[in-house]
Amino acid sequence: MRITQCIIISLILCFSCQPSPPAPPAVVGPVPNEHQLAWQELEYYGFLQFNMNTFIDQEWSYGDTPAEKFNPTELDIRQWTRVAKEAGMKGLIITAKHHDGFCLWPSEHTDYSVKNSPWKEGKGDVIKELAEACKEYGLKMGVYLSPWDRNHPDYGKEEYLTYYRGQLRELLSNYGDIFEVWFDGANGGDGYYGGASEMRKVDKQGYYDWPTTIALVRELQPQAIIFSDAGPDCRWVGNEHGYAYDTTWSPLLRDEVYGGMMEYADEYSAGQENGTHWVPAEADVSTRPGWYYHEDQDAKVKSLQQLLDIYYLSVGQNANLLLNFPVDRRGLIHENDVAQVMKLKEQLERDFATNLAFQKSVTATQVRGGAETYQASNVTDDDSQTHWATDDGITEASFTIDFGEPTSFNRLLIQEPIAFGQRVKQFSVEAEVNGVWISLSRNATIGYKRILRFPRTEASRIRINIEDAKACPLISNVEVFDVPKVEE
Ligand code: FUL
Repeated sequence: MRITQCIIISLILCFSCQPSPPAPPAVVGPVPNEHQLAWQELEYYGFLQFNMNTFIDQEWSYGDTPAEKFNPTELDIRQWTRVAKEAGMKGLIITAKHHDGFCLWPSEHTDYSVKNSPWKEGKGDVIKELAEACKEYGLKMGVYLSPWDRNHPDYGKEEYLTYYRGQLRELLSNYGDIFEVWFDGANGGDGYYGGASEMRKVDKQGYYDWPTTIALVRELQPQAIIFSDAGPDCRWVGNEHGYAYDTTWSPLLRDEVYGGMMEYADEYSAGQENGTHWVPAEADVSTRPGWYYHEDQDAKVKSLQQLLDIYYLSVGQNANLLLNFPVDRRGLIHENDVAQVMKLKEQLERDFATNLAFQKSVTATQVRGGAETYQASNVTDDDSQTHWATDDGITEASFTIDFGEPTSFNRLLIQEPIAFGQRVKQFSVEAEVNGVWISLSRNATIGYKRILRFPRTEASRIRINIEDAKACPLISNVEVFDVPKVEE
Protein backbone atom coordinates (compact mmCIF):
# COMPACT_ATOMS: atom_id res chain seq x y z
CA MET A 1 0.00 0.00 0.00
CA ARG A 2 1.31 3.42 -0.92
CA ILE A 3 1.86 5.94 1.88
CA THR A 4 -0.88 8.36 0.60
CA GLN A 5 -3.41 5.51 0.51
CA CYS A 6 -2.43 4.67 4.10
CA ILE A 7 -3.01 8.25 5.21
CA ILE A 8 -6.43 8.44 3.51
CA ILE A 9 -7.58 5.16 5.07
CA SER A 10 -6.40 6.22 8.53
CA LEU A 11 -8.23 9.55 8.16
CA ILE A 12 -11.46 7.79 7.18
CA LEU A 13 -11.12 5.42 10.13
CA CYS A 14 -10.40 8.32 12.47
CA PHE A 15 -13.48 10.29 11.31
CA SER A 16 -15.72 7.28 11.63
CA CYS A 17 -14.66 6.96 15.29
CA GLN A 18 -15.88 10.53 16.07
CA PRO A 19 -19.34 10.65 17.67
CA SER A 20 -21.74 11.86 14.98
CA PRO A 21 -23.03 15.37 15.74
CA PRO A 22 -26.50 15.40 17.30
CA ALA A 23 -29.40 16.14 15.02
CA PRO A 24 -30.65 19.70 15.37
CA PRO A 25 -33.67 20.08 17.65
CA ALA A 26 -36.99 19.75 15.87
CA VAL A 27 -39.07 22.91 15.64
CA VAL A 28 -42.12 23.11 17.87
CA GLY A 29 -44.84 24.65 15.75
CA PRO A 30 -46.17 27.11 14.97
CA VAL A 31 -43.12 29.13 13.91
CA PRO A 32 -42.71 32.65 12.49
CA ASN A 33 -42.26 33.20 8.78
CA GLU A 34 -39.33 35.30 7.51
CA HIS A 35 -41.42 38.52 7.54
CA GLN A 36 -42.54 37.93 11.11
CA LEU A 37 -38.95 37.25 12.18
CA ALA A 38 -37.82 40.56 10.65
CA TRP A 39 -40.82 42.39 12.17
CA GLN A 40 -40.04 41.08 15.66
CA GLU A 41 -36.57 42.55 15.47
CA LEU A 42 -38.00 46.04 14.92
CA GLU A 43 -39.15 45.97 18.58
CA TYR A 44 -40.09 49.65 18.86
CA TYR A 45 -41.86 51.97 16.43
CA GLY A 46 -44.21 54.94 16.47
CA PHE A 47 -47.89 55.56 15.82
CA LEU A 48 -49.25 58.85 14.48
CA GLN A 49 -52.86 59.72 15.30
CA PHE A 50 -53.40 62.83 13.23
CA ASN A 51 -56.63 63.42 11.39
CA MET A 52 -59.92 65.32 11.56
CA ASN A 53 -60.22 64.58 15.30
CA THR A 54 -57.10 66.68 15.86
CA PHE A 55 -58.86 69.83 14.68
CA ILE A 56 -62.10 69.45 16.60
CA ASP A 57 -60.68 68.22 19.89
CA GLN A 58 -62.28 64.78 19.71
CA GLU A 59 -61.25 61.15 19.86
CA TRP A 60 -63.95 59.73 17.56
CA SER A 61 -65.56 62.38 15.40
CA TYR A 62 -68.95 61.61 13.87
CA GLY A 63 -68.07 61.75 10.18
CA ASP A 64 -69.87 64.99 9.33
CA THR A 65 -67.15 67.57 10.06
CA PRO A 66 -66.55 69.59 6.87
CA ALA A 67 -63.24 68.82 5.16
CA GLU A 68 -62.32 72.52 5.47
CA LYS A 69 -61.69 71.96 9.17
CA PHE A 70 -58.51 70.03 8.40
CA ASN A 71 -56.06 72.92 8.42
CA PRO A 72 -52.66 72.38 10.05
CA THR A 73 -50.74 75.64 10.20
CA GLU A 74 -47.17 74.36 10.39
CA LEU A 75 -47.38 70.77 9.23
CA ASP A 76 -43.82 69.44 9.05
CA ILE A 77 -43.73 65.72 8.39
CA ARG A 78 -39.94 65.62 8.47
CA GLN A 79 -40.20 66.72 12.11
CA TRP A 80 -42.18 63.52 12.81
CA THR A 81 -39.57 61.33 11.17
CA ARG A 82 -36.68 63.21 12.79
CA VAL A 83 -38.22 62.73 16.23
CA ALA A 84 -38.94 59.05 15.59
CA LYS A 85 -35.44 58.41 14.32
CA GLU A 86 -33.76 60.23 17.18
CA ALA A 87 -36.01 58.42 19.66
CA GLY A 88 -34.71 55.07 18.40
CA MET A 89 -37.90 54.00 16.64
CA LYS A 90 -37.66 51.81 13.56
CA GLY A 91 -40.80 52.98 11.76
CA LEU A 92 -44.05 54.95 11.86
CA ILE A 93 -47.65 53.82 11.34
CA ILE A 94 -50.15 56.56 10.42
CA THR A 95 -53.94 56.76 10.65
CA ALA A 96 -54.48 57.28 6.91
CA LYS A 97 -58.22 57.11 7.65
CA HIS A 98 -59.73 57.02 11.14
CA HIS A 99 -63.31 56.05 12.06
CA ASP A 100 -64.70 59.39 10.78
CA GLY A 101 -63.68 58.49 7.23
CA PHE A 102 -61.51 61.56 6.47
CA CYS A 103 -58.55 60.58 4.27
CA LEU A 104 -55.06 62.01 4.63
CA TRP A 105 -54.38 61.27 0.96
CA PRO A 106 -56.37 62.48 -2.09
CA SER A 107 -58.29 59.23 -2.58
CA GLU A 108 -60.05 58.87 -5.93
CA HIS A 109 -62.94 57.16 -4.22
CA THR A 110 -64.20 59.97 -1.97
CA ASP A 111 -64.35 63.74 -1.65
CA TYR A 112 -63.87 63.49 2.09
CA SER A 113 -60.12 64.01 2.10
CA VAL A 114 -57.24 66.48 2.12
CA LYS A 115 -58.10 67.44 -1.45
CA ASN A 116 -61.06 69.45 -0.15
CA SER A 117 -59.17 71.01 2.74
CA PRO A 118 -57.37 74.37 2.83
CA TRP A 119 -54.05 72.63 3.58
CA LYS A 120 -51.80 73.23 0.56
CA GLU A 121 -54.94 74.44 -1.23
CA GLY A 122 -56.12 70.89 -1.56
CA LYS A 123 -52.96 69.79 -3.37
CA GLY A 124 -51.32 68.05 -0.40
CA ASP A 125 -50.88 64.37 0.36
CA VAL A 126 -49.83 63.50 3.93
CA ILE A 127 -49.12 59.87 3.07
CA LYS A 128 -46.86 60.79 0.17
CA GLU A 129 -44.89 63.26 2.29
CA LEU A 130 -44.58 60.70 5.07
CA ALA A 131 -43.39 58.02 2.66
CA GLU A 132 -40.70 60.39 1.37
CA ALA A 133 -39.64 61.48 4.85
CA CYS A 134 -39.49 57.87 6.11
CA LYS A 135 -37.26 56.99 3.19
CA GLU A 136 -35.00 59.95 3.91
CA TYR A 137 -34.66 58.98 7.58
CA GLY A 138 -34.38 55.23 7.04
CA LEU A 139 -37.69 54.43 8.74
CA LYS A 140 -40.33 51.93 7.74
CA MET A 141 -43.88 53.15 7.07
CA GLY A 142 -47.15 51.47 7.99
CA VAL A 143 -50.78 52.45 7.43
CA TYR A 144 -53.92 52.30 9.56
CA LEU A 145 -57.10 52.20 7.49
CA SER A 146 -60.12 52.11 9.78
CA PRO A 147 -62.60 49.42 8.72
CA TRP A 148 -65.35 51.48 10.34
CA ASP A 149 -66.26 54.60 8.35
CA ARG A 150 -68.78 56.97 9.92
CA ASN A 151 -68.83 59.18 6.83
CA HIS A 152 -69.49 56.75 4.03
CA PRO A 153 -73.13 56.28 2.92
CA ASP A 154 -72.61 52.60 2.13
CA TYR A 155 -71.06 51.57 5.45
CA GLY A 156 -72.75 48.35 6.55
CA LYS A 157 -73.59 47.32 2.96
CA GLU A 158 -71.69 45.09 0.55
CA GLU A 159 -70.76 48.14 -1.61
CA TYR A 160 -68.67 49.61 1.20
CA LEU A 161 -66.25 46.67 1.00
CA THR A 162 -65.46 47.58 -2.62
CA TYR A 163 -64.84 51.16 -1.48
CA TYR A 164 -62.66 50.01 1.42
CA ARG A 165 -60.57 47.73 -0.77
CA GLY A 166 -60.24 50.46 -3.40
CA GLN A 167 -58.74 52.71 -0.76
CA LEU A 168 -56.44 49.96 0.46
CA ARG A 169 -55.28 49.40 -3.12
CA GLU A 170 -54.36 53.09 -3.38
CA LEU A 171 -52.41 53.05 -0.12
CA LEU A 172 -50.59 49.84 -0.93
CA SER A 173 -49.80 50.73 -4.57
CA ASN A 174 -48.72 54.36 -4.55
CA TYR A 175 -46.43 54.89 -1.59
CA GLY A 176 -43.64 52.33 -1.74
CA ASP A 177 -43.01 49.54 0.77
CA ILE A 178 -45.42 49.24 3.68
CA PHE A 179 -44.18 47.25 6.66
CA GLU A 180 -47.46 46.94 8.58
CA VAL A 181 -51.15 47.29 7.78
CA TRP A 182 -53.29 48.05 10.83
CA PHE A 183 -56.92 46.91 11.00
CA ASP A 184 -58.61 48.33 14.07
CA GLY A 185 -61.11 46.21 15.99
CA ALA A 186 -63.40 49.18 16.76
CA ASN A 187 -66.20 49.11 14.23
CA GLY A 188 -69.89 49.70 13.85
CA GLY A 189 -72.05 52.20 15.71
CA ASP A 190 -73.71 55.51 15.10
CA GLY A 191 -72.45 57.92 12.49
CA TYR A 192 -73.24 60.40 9.75
CA TYR A 193 -73.22 57.82 6.93
CA GLY A 194 -73.72 60.30 4.10
CA GLY A 195 -76.49 62.10 5.94
CA ALA A 196 -78.47 59.11 7.25
CA SER A 197 -77.20 59.91 10.75
CA GLU A 198 -78.15 56.60 12.27
CA MET A 199 -76.91 53.56 14.12
CA ARG A 200 -75.33 50.86 11.93
CA LYS A 201 -74.18 47.67 13.57
CA VAL A 202 -72.32 45.08 11.54
CA ASP A 203 -71.67 41.38 12.02
CA LYS A 204 -68.02 41.81 13.02
CA GLN A 205 -67.19 38.23 12.20
CA GLY A 206 -68.70 38.02 8.73
CA TYR A 207 -69.31 41.49 7.31
CA TYR A 208 -65.79 42.45 6.28
CA ASP A 209 -64.91 39.21 4.46
CA TRP A 210 -61.36 39.56 5.74
CA PRO A 211 -59.85 36.71 3.67
CA THR A 212 -60.47 38.74 0.48
CA THR A 213 -58.93 41.89 1.98
CA ILE A 214 -55.96 39.94 3.33
CA ALA A 215 -55.40 38.43 -0.12
CA LEU A 216 -55.27 41.97 -1.53
CA VAL A 217 -52.57 42.97 0.96
CA ARG A 218 -50.59 39.82 0.12
CA GLU A 219 -50.87 40.62 -3.59
CA LEU A 220 -49.71 44.23 -3.28
CA GLN A 221 -47.30 44.12 -0.32
CA PRO A 222 -46.36 40.49 0.34
CA GLN A 223 -43.87 41.43 3.06
CA ALA A 224 -46.35 43.55 5.06
CA ILE A 225 -47.35 42.35 8.52
CA ILE A 226 -51.11 42.52 9.00
CA PHE A 227 -52.30 43.58 12.45
CA SER A 228 -55.70 42.95 13.99
CA ASP A 229 -57.13 41.12 17.00
CA ALA A 230 -57.08 38.05 14.79
CA GLY A 231 -53.77 38.74 13.06
CA PRO A 232 -53.13 37.07 10.71
CA ASP A 233 -49.52 38.21 11.29
CA CYS A 234 -49.49 40.10 14.60
CA ARG A 235 -52.15 40.75 17.21
CA TRP A 236 -53.41 43.38 19.60
CA VAL A 237 -52.07 42.90 23.13
CA GLY A 238 -55.58 43.34 24.53
CA ASN A 239 -55.15 46.66 26.37
CA GLU A 240 -54.21 50.22 25.45
CA HIS A 241 -51.75 50.68 28.33
CA GLY A 242 -48.76 49.32 26.43
CA TYR A 243 -48.00 46.20 28.42
CA ALA A 244 -47.88 42.49 27.67
CA TYR A 245 -48.16 39.80 30.33
CA ASP A 246 -45.99 37.44 32.38
CA THR A 247 -47.40 34.77 30.11
CA THR A 248 -47.19 35.99 26.52
CA TRP A 249 -47.30 33.28 23.89
CA SER A 250 -46.79 34.23 20.27
CA PRO A 251 -48.87 31.21 19.17
CA LEU A 252 -52.61 31.93 19.03
CA LEU A 253 -55.75 29.87 18.41
CA ARG A 254 -56.20 32.23 15.49
CA ASP A 255 -59.19 30.57 13.88
CA GLU A 256 -61.28 31.23 17.00
CA VAL A 257 -60.66 34.99 16.90
CA TYR A 258 -62.19 37.81 14.85
CA GLY A 259 -61.60 41.55 14.95
CA GLY A 260 -63.47 43.38 17.70
CA MET A 261 -64.74 40.26 19.53
CA MET A 262 -65.81 41.03 23.08
CA GLU A 263 -64.01 38.11 24.74
CA TYR A 264 -60.71 38.93 23.02
CA ALA A 265 -58.97 40.88 25.79
CA ASP A 266 -59.72 38.33 28.50
CA GLU A 267 -59.29 35.11 26.60
CA TYR A 268 -56.84 35.61 23.74
CA SER A 269 -54.55 38.59 24.30
CA ALA A 270 -51.86 36.55 26.09
CA GLY A 271 -51.80 34.00 23.25
CA GLN A 272 -51.92 30.27 23.96
CA GLU A 273 -49.41 27.55 24.63
CA ASN A 274 -51.31 25.36 22.16
CA GLY A 275 -51.94 28.18 19.67
CA THR A 276 -52.18 26.99 16.09
CA HIS A 277 -50.64 30.01 14.32
CA TRP A 278 -47.72 32.34 15.01
CA VAL A 279 -49.38 35.69 15.78
CA PRO A 280 -47.06 37.69 18.08
CA ALA A 281 -48.32 40.52 20.28
CA GLU A 282 -48.00 44.25 19.62
CA ALA A 283 -48.56 46.63 22.54
CA ASP A 284 -50.00 50.03 21.60
CA VAL A 285 -50.17 53.03 23.92
CA SER A 286 -50.20 56.81 23.64
CA THR A 287 -47.73 59.30 25.12
CA ARG A 288 -50.80 61.03 26.62
CA PRO A 289 -54.18 59.90 28.01
CA GLY A 290 -55.80 60.41 24.57
CA TRP A 291 -54.84 58.95 21.21
CA TYR A 292 -55.54 62.34 19.61
CA TYR A 293 -54.19 65.75 20.52
CA HIS A 294 -56.03 67.79 23.15
CA GLU A 295 -54.43 70.96 24.42
CA ASP A 296 -55.62 70.27 27.95
CA GLN A 297 -53.40 67.16 27.99
CA ASP A 298 -50.17 69.07 27.33
CA ALA A 299 -49.16 68.60 30.95
CA LYS A 300 -50.23 64.94 30.99
CA VAL A 301 -47.51 63.43 28.85
CA LYS A 302 -46.26 60.20 30.44
CA SER A 303 -43.31 60.48 32.81
CA LEU A 304 -39.98 58.83 32.08
CA GLN A 305 -40.75 56.18 34.71
CA GLN A 306 -44.11 55.42 33.05
CA LEU A 307 -42.50 55.14 29.63
CA LEU A 308 -39.76 52.92 31.02
CA ASP A 309 -42.32 50.64 32.65
CA ILE A 310 -44.12 50.44 29.30
CA TYR A 311 -40.89 49.50 27.54
CA TYR A 312 -39.97 46.79 30.05
CA LEU A 313 -43.49 45.37 30.10
CA SER A 314 -43.84 45.26 26.31
CA VAL A 315 -40.48 44.72 24.58
CA GLY A 316 -39.38 43.05 27.81
CA GLN A 317 -42.38 40.68 27.69
CA ASN A 318 -42.27 39.31 24.16
CA ALA A 319 -44.23 42.08 22.43
CA ASN A 320 -43.38 44.87 20.03
CA LEU A 321 -44.04 48.40 21.28
CA LEU A 322 -46.13 50.83 19.19
CA LEU A 323 -45.91 54.22 20.93
CA ASN A 324 -48.40 56.83 19.75
CA PHE A 325 -47.78 60.51 19.13
CA PRO A 326 -50.95 62.63 19.17
CA VAL A 327 -49.73 65.11 16.53
CA ASP A 328 -50.96 68.61 17.41
CA ARG A 329 -53.00 71.16 15.44
CA ARG A 330 -49.91 72.83 14.07
CA GLY A 331 -49.04 69.48 12.53
CA LEU A 332 -46.09 68.86 14.86
CA ILE A 333 -45.25 66.39 17.58
CA HIS A 334 -45.58 68.62 20.62
CA GLU A 335 -42.35 69.59 22.40
CA ASN A 336 -43.51 67.97 25.66
CA ASP A 337 -43.91 64.61 23.92
CA VAL A 338 -40.58 65.03 22.15
CA ALA A 339 -38.83 65.71 25.47
CA GLN A 340 -40.24 62.55 27.06
CA VAL A 341 -39.42 60.14 24.24
CA MET A 342 -35.88 61.49 24.14
CA LYS A 343 -35.55 60.90 27.88
CA LEU A 344 -36.71 57.33 27.30
CA LYS A 345 -34.15 56.86 24.54
CA GLU A 346 -31.31 58.16 26.72
CA GLN A 347 -32.34 56.08 29.72
CA LEU A 348 -32.55 52.91 27.62
CA GLU A 349 -29.06 53.62 26.31
CA ARG A 350 -27.85 53.92 29.89
CA ASP A 351 -29.76 50.79 30.95
CA PHE A 352 -28.26 48.58 28.26
CA ALA A 353 -24.80 50.16 28.04
CA THR A 354 -22.69 47.32 29.46
CA ASN A 355 -23.55 43.65 29.23
CA LEU A 356 -21.89 42.14 32.30
CA ALA A 357 -22.42 38.57 31.05
CA PHE A 358 -20.65 39.07 27.73
CA GLN A 359 -18.21 36.23 27.04
CA LYS A 360 -18.44 34.98 30.63
CA SER A 361 -18.10 31.24 31.07
CA VAL A 362 -21.27 29.17 31.27
CA THR A 363 -21.89 25.61 32.39
CA ALA A 364 -25.10 23.65 31.98
CA THR A 365 -26.66 20.60 33.62
CA GLN A 366 -27.03 19.11 30.13
CA VAL A 367 -25.90 19.91 26.59
CA ARG A 368 -27.40 18.34 23.49
CA GLY A 369 -25.30 15.30 22.59
CA GLY A 370 -22.48 16.82 24.65
CA ALA A 371 -21.70 18.75 21.46
CA GLU A 372 -19.85 22.05 21.15
CA THR A 373 -22.48 23.26 18.67
CA TYR A 374 -25.03 23.47 21.50
CA GLN A 375 -22.71 24.47 24.34
CA ALA A 376 -24.03 26.71 27.10
CA SER A 377 -21.55 29.50 26.36
CA ASN A 378 -23.52 30.18 23.17
CA VAL A 379 -25.79 32.29 25.38
CA THR A 380 -23.03 34.76 26.22
CA ASP A 381 -21.34 35.00 22.82
CA ASP A 382 -22.11 37.78 20.38
CA ASP A 383 -23.70 35.50 17.80
CA SER A 384 -27.51 35.48 17.75
CA GLN A 385 -27.46 32.45 15.45
CA THR A 386 -26.04 30.10 18.10
CA HIS A 387 -27.97 28.65 21.02
CA TRP A 388 -27.73 26.31 23.95
CA ALA A 389 -29.88 23.19 23.59
CA THR A 390 -30.50 20.04 25.60
CA ASP A 391 -31.28 16.54 24.45
CA ASP A 392 -34.79 15.75 23.29
CA GLY A 393 -37.13 14.71 26.09
CA ILE A 394 -35.52 17.07 28.60
CA THR A 395 -37.78 19.89 29.72
CA GLU A 396 -36.01 20.86 32.94
CA ALA A 397 -32.40 22.06 32.85
CA SER A 398 -30.19 24.84 34.21
CA PHE A 399 -27.17 26.83 33.20
CA THR A 400 -24.89 28.96 35.33
CA ILE A 401 -23.01 32.08 34.26
CA ASP A 402 -19.82 32.72 36.19
CA PHE A 403 -18.83 36.40 36.39
CA GLY A 404 -15.46 35.44 37.86
CA GLU A 405 -15.86 38.00 40.66
CA PRO A 406 -18.65 39.53 42.76
CA THR A 407 -20.71 41.62 40.34
CA SER A 408 -23.67 43.95 40.93
CA PHE A 409 -26.63 43.77 38.59
CA ASN A 410 -30.40 44.38 38.49
CA ARG A 411 -31.56 43.38 34.99
CA LEU A 412 -31.49 40.12 33.05
CA LEU A 413 -32.35 39.82 29.36
CA ILE A 414 -33.02 36.37 27.90
CA GLN A 415 -34.06 35.18 24.43
CA GLU A 416 -35.26 32.02 22.72
CA PRO A 417 -34.37 31.39 19.06
CA ILE A 418 -37.99 31.73 17.93
CA ALA A 419 -37.35 30.24 14.49
CA PHE A 420 -37.60 26.92 16.42
CA GLY A 421 -40.90 27.94 18.01
CA GLN A 422 -41.64 29.33 21.47
CA ARG A 423 -40.86 26.60 24.00
CA VAL A 424 -40.23 27.73 27.59
CA LYS A 425 -43.27 27.60 29.89
CA GLN A 426 -41.64 28.48 33.20
CA PHE A 427 -38.20 29.56 34.36
CA SER A 428 -36.47 31.03 37.39
CA VAL A 429 -33.33 33.03 38.11
CA GLU A 430 -31.06 32.60 41.13
CA ALA A 431 -27.89 34.35 42.26
CA GLU A 432 -25.04 33.04 44.39
CA VAL A 433 -24.56 35.60 47.13
CA ASN A 434 -21.74 34.87 49.60
CA GLY A 435 -21.90 31.18 48.72
CA VAL A 436 -25.68 30.90 49.13
CA TRP A 437 -28.10 30.61 46.19
CA ILE A 438 -30.98 33.07 46.51
CA SER A 439 -34.03 33.36 44.28
CA LEU A 440 -34.37 36.51 42.17
CA SER A 441 -37.45 35.74 40.10
CA ARG A 442 -39.76 33.06 38.79
CA ASN A 443 -41.64 33.72 35.58
CA ALA A 444 -43.66 32.09 32.83
CA THR A 445 -42.80 32.64 29.15
CA ILE A 446 -39.67 33.99 27.43
CA GLY A 447 -40.22 34.09 23.64
CA TYR A 448 -38.27 36.50 21.43
CA LYS A 449 -37.18 38.63 24.39
CA ARG A 450 -37.78 38.77 28.13
CA ILE A 451 -36.21 41.43 30.35
CA LEU A 452 -36.47 40.99 34.10
CA ARG A 453 -36.00 43.72 36.66
CA PHE A 454 -35.02 42.98 40.24
CA PRO A 455 -33.33 44.80 43.13
CA ARG A 456 -29.58 45.31 42.71
CA THR A 457 -27.80 42.13 43.77
CA GLU A 458 -24.09 41.42 44.14
CA ALA A 459 -23.21 37.86 43.18
CA SER A 460 -20.40 35.96 41.53
CA ARG A 461 -22.68 33.53 39.67
CA ILE A 462 -26.16 33.60 38.28
CA ARG A 463 -28.24 30.50 37.50
CA ILE A 464 -31.14 30.22 35.07
CA ASN A 465 -33.43 27.25 35.63
CA ILE A 466 -35.74 26.18 32.84
CA GLU A 467 -38.47 24.57 34.94
CA ASP A 468 -40.85 23.53 32.19
CA ALA A 469 -40.90 23.68 28.40
CA LYS A 470 -42.99 22.41 25.50
CA ALA A 471 -39.92 20.54 24.22
CA CYS A 472 -36.18 20.60 24.89
CA PRO A 473 -35.33 24.22 25.76
CA LEU A 474 -33.22 26.43 23.49
CA ILE A 475 -31.73 29.72 24.64
CA SER A 476 -29.85 31.97 22.23
CA ASN A 477 -28.89 34.92 24.39
CA VAL A 478 -28.54 36.12 27.96
CA GLU A 479 -27.39 39.60 28.96
CA VAL A 480 -26.99 41.08 32.44
CA PHE A 481 -26.99 44.78 33.32
CA ASP A 482 -26.58 47.10 36.25
CA VAL A 483 -29.01 49.93 35.64
CA PRO A 484 -28.60 53.33 37.30
CA LYS A 485 -31.47 54.88 39.24
CA VAL A 486 -33.89 56.86 37.08
CA GLU A 487 -33.69 60.60 37.43
CA GLU A 488 -36.69 62.48 36.02
C1 FUL B 1 -58.56 52.22 18.79
C2 FUL B 1 -59.29 53.39 18.16
O1 FUL B 1 -60.66 53.36 18.44
C3 FUL B 1 -58.62 54.60 18.71
O2 FUL B 1 -59.25 55.80 18.32
C4 FUL B 1 -57.17 54.60 18.24
O3 FUL B 1 -57.12 54.75 16.85
C5 FUL B 1 -56.50 53.30 18.68
C6 FUL B 1 -55.11 53.15 18.18
O4 FUL B 1 -57.24 52.19 18.28
O5 FUL B 1 -59.20 51.02 18.62
